[in-house]
Amino acid sequence: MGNTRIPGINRYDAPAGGWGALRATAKAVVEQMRVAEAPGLLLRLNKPDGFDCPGCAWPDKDHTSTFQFCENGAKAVTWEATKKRVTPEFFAAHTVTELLTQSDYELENHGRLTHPMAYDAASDTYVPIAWDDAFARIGATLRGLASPDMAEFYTSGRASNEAAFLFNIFAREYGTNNFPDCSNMCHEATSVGLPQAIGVGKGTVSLDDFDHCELIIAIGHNPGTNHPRMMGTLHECARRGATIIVLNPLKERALERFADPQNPIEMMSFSATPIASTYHQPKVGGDSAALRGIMKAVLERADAGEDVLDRAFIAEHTHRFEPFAEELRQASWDEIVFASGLTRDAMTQIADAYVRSSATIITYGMGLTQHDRGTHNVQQAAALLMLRGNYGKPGAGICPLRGHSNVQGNRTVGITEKIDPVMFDNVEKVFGFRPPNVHGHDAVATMKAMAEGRAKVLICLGGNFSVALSDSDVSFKGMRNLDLAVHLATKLNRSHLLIGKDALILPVLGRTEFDVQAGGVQSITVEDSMSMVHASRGKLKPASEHLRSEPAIVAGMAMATLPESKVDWAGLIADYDAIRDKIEAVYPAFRDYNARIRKPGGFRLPLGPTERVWHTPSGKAEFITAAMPEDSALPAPDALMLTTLRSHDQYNTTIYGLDDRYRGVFGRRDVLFVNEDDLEALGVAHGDVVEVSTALRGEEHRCLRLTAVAHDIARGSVAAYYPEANNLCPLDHHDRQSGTPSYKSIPVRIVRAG
Ligand SMILES: Nc1nc2c(c(=O)[nH]1)N[C@H]1C(S)=C(S)[C@@H](COP(=O)(O)OP(=O)(O)OC[C@H]3O[C@@H](n4cnc5c(=O)[nH]c(N)nc54)[C@H](O)[C@@H]3O)O[C@H]1N2
Ligand SMILES: Nc1nc2c(c(=O)[nH]1)N[C@H]1C(S)=C(S)[C@@H](COP(=O)(O)OP(=O)(O)OC[C@H]3O[C@@H](n4cnc5c(=O)[nH]c(N)nc54)[C@H](O)[C@@H]3O)O[C@H]1N2
Ligand SMILES: [Mo]
Repeated sequence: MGNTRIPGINRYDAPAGGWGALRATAKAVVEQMRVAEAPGLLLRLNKPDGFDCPGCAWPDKDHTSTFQFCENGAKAVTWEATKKRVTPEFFAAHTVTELLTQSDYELENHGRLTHPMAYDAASDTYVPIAWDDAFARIGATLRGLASPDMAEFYTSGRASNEAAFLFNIFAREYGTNNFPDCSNMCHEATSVGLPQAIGVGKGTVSLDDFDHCELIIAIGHNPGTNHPRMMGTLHECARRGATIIVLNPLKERALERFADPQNPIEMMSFSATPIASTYHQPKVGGDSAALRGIMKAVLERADAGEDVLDRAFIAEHTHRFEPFAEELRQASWDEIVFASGLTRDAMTQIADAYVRSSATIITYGMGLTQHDRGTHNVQQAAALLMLRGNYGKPGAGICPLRGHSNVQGNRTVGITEKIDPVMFDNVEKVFGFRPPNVHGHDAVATMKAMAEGRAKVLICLGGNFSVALSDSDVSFKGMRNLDLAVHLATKLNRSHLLIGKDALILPVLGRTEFDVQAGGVQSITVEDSMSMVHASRGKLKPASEHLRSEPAIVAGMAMATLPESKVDWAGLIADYDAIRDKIEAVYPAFRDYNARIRKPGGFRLPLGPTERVWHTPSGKAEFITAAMPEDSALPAPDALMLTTLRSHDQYNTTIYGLDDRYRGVFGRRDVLFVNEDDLEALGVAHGDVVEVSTALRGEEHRCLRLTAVAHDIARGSVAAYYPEANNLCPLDHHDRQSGTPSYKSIPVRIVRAG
């Protein structure tokens, strides 16, 4: 790969994990925390009496395991438990205009927010405000809107079940279903696609299934960075001989080989375990075609008389198999090969491995969902599993890797813009009011309403909405159209600084900190990727005595906004058991909620497919066809397909550092990963600065300058970091069915910068 020396670009040849991971953890601790506190704090991660790791949503064995080492979990914790502070003095010394010139990395690295702050236009600074004055200002503004639908209630997936549920009840009693959330940008294709296919919008496997599976097909996720605790599981699966097939346009080191920092032999001998048995590199956006190819190959063997389908499962538990199979029989291999970027041979080999396995799990992440056909992609993965009855038996099922540590729980307790008649009936019974019967705004619809001046208030329960969303030009302008933005946050970010008329920053307690209310010390609860609900209790002294918990702030806003509220807000926040009682009353699946979270490990929410029960209109699992896209949806022939990625030193819009160790990038983020042959075809050299522009109809102007770097990535595909590349993705470039922005299939043109 290119011999030219480029500053900050060095091939990384070691396995993922290992000593490098230990060194990186030590560095994070030294930079952010008091060294003496860190070991004790990290030991409290994911223990029955400790707090849930804010890093990812991968479950822990019964939450009783001994300390599971995880570099990026440690970064998430030390970033929150930092000793750095953003005080009123800090704000007095920096105007908002000045702060806007700083990078996302610098903004958050100033430390934890300590006081409620309000924007003061005269001085262009944030100044302190008393909590009650902040609530009164929010209440007055919300009550003054011509319609409740001019307010938007955004949730980022770190919020607890308790906070998210109160937020749900507050906004609905106020009178709107406008619930944009980070899930709209993440697994919405799962939330929309899986219920149509298998009757539930969640994964169906538990951690135990990984002990029994024979084959894992891992599609479009990068666990070495984003689900690091999953590496322990994959490492175990690989060592006991389970087959792991990876579909990913980029060669990701942790999926190739991994040295487990908990394994003394691997550490002492500098050895590692190969993870992927075979690694296939489809082109970006090629997964649906690849999955169709695999299914076509399975069907060809079945049609030749081989016993490769679970015909009993298909007959008893599925619907529309015949038309689905017929469509695949008719599909042309040439088209599938072209659209997937894989050879027919490769797809046939995967099919062969699939029919050999009697228990298969498909795991997937953003590489499958963030496409203009994300919902179809997810449904093809679901269908592949149906062919051999891979639901409701040990070692089998579908496993979407959720993002934020409680994003799945937020959905379960009602963060959705969709009308949910069952929930609305129960809310009416429990609280005595009925939510409005109009569909609310998701993330993209919210930003459109903001950009067009139809939305005037945005309340953010965490997150960095305008930076996370596509189309930064439009999104940043949208923020500036608001009458009031309210940010419940731990750290300062760019969304706080894009001010319209008025803005408030309300500093919250983090997961790691203890939360004391009138009724004593409180626990919150979260749901992981595998539907396990458990308690989490912080252990640290709060970063400032002025912080409030998220439930308490939501209640404060509600009381100031709804003087006639039917909800006993003060009673609910005095003791969070009272909130959980209400959650249970609205969502009966939480039966005995308070009793069951007091047991170590918590409890699992019911999932139909694990019992082979299908909550679809037909009462069966549905085969849903994803025919090839129409020609008009295809990018121009000379375009390349851009995908956007997380680096190893990043948590979404939070940038911990500027390295992406496993991809060989150090101290910078302004790179474009390109296949060597594509570089040559473009007449661009490794290290050249290029201009990347969007190649969608009428979208030629969104230019970004990056340094082209030769990388092991599928031909025709290029990759850059999120959020820097977000402006290249137009707001209406999203999955038609789920609204998920197509962050991972943006057609682009590339030219050498003159
Ligand atoms: N440390 C850390 N942990 C995190 C996060 C973080 O930012 N940092 N974010 C959290 C959140 S909210 C989420 S949603 C998850 C995200 O976790 P992932 O889903 O792993 O996230 P991404 O980095 O977006 O990249 C996904 C992978 O998809 C591949 N890919 C890109 N395009 C395609 C494609 O078209 N097809 C296929 N098959 N693969 C493709 C990329 O090469 C990459 O390996 O992680 C969560 N955990
Ligand atoms: N191009 C591109 N864009 C993407 C993606 C992509 O892959 N490519 N991924 C998308 C995905 S999967 C997601 S989930 C979204 C993420 O979108 P968001 O969830 O909105 O973004 P985050 O960066 O996770 O939010 C970071 C902020 O959350 C606040 N925060 C941290 N912890 C807490 C807490 O405990 N409480 C509160 N109240 N605040 C807290 C801090 O102030 C921090 O600045 O981005 C999406 N955007
Ligand atoms: Mo996410």
